[in-house]
Amino acid sequence: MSIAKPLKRLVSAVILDLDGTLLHTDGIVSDVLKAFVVRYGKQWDGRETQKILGRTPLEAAAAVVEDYKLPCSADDFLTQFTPLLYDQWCKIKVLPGANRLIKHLSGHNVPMALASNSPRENIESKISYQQGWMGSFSVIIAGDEVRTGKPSPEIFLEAAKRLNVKPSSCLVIEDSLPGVTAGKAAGMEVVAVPSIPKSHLYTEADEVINSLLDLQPELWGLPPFEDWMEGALPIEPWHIGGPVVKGFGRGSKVLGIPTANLSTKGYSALLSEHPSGVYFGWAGLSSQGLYKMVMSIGWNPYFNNTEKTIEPWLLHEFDGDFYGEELRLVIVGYIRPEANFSSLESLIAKIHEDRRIAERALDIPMYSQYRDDPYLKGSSL
Ligand code: ADP
Ligand code: RBF
Ligand code: MG
Repeated sequence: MSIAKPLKRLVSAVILDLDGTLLHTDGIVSDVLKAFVVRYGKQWDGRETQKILGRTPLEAAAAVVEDYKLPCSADDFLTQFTPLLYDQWCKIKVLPGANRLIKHLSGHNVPMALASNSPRENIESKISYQQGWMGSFSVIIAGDEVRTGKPSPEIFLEAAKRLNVKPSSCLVIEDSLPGVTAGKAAGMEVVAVPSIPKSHLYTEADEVINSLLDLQPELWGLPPFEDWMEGALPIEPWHIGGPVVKGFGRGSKVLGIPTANLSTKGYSALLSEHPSGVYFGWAGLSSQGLYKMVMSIGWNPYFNNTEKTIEPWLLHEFDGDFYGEELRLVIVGYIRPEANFSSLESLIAKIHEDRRIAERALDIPMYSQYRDDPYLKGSSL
């Protein structure tokens, strides 16, 4: 959760990292790596993700070659691997909140730079698929344009120089540990948006937030977002569905709040792309109808779960259970990050507050229009 420390240093420019901060690059890299190591009779298990986050391509290649004992050099690996990756860049998803942030800052004429360990050519290719991004950054600095990449501060210092602002007037937004280290070493303010649920490792950062949706620019003296309304934030709608499965059996028992869990199998890509948090939208339940819904996605910090779960509470009194029935969700708004609570009562009170926010919001046309989403009626509604 965002820990709002009231006193921040005021900034006048923002420097953004690209992969993992604005773009969900990991998803594509993992897909291509998975297919690649098979060529050498190996099986990709995702254990390198942590090591390659925020590294230069050569460092990342060396880590994979070493760990998988591939019979090639890191250079050979890159020569073979890079073209495969290039082909997939048009498919990289934009992380939730990235377009909103870029539009907001450029709309308010906040000077913006992009500073990435990726080579220039890769950066330009990746952002060419994103409308309006190229023109929003007055400065772009790539890993091959400095002597040493992050965690060295060089890339950020060069960005500040070209933006013509002091390093101390820059706010860096970063998902990776090397990026956070680089930003602090450059004497900048750093907001970390970890792409993995390991925020306790990000102690150097001035603030750790769960997703770009939680950024509060006004804490740094930048113009505030104006799209929050009565505790709800509109998001680009997305869908998820499947049969209702058994959860931990504590929703109704412990909290008095039943949640019709969906299986996370087959949804790992979709779930890794969407930050954990409390969301709302519409739910279509195959035989029964259409309902308002408020849900949490994540690790339920109060219960310290190890698995990311999908917990939708349908805002309706049902006569009984409906395990096994097809449940389809369209998720249209965001409320808050998942949090921990000092007591069960305070968790329950917060979830009831979430429900009130969702119920009210879903009556507004901006959100109510999605009750007609054909996906909800895909089953037998
Ligand atoms: P579990 O841990 O198995 O998900 P819960 O105690 O959370 O158990 O109860 C969820 C079940 O209760 C759902 O799978 C569904 O069959 C039923 N249920 C009844 N009313 C609701 C509701 N309003 N929203 C969600 N699920 C409900
Ligand atoms: N669990 C948490 O640990 N922290 C939360 O902030 C949290 N928010 C929730 C919000 C909503 C709208 C719902 C329906 C559930 C939330 N829960 C949260 C999840 C709750 O812990 C979970 O549904 C139960 O543990 C049942 O498995
Ligand atoms: Mg449940």
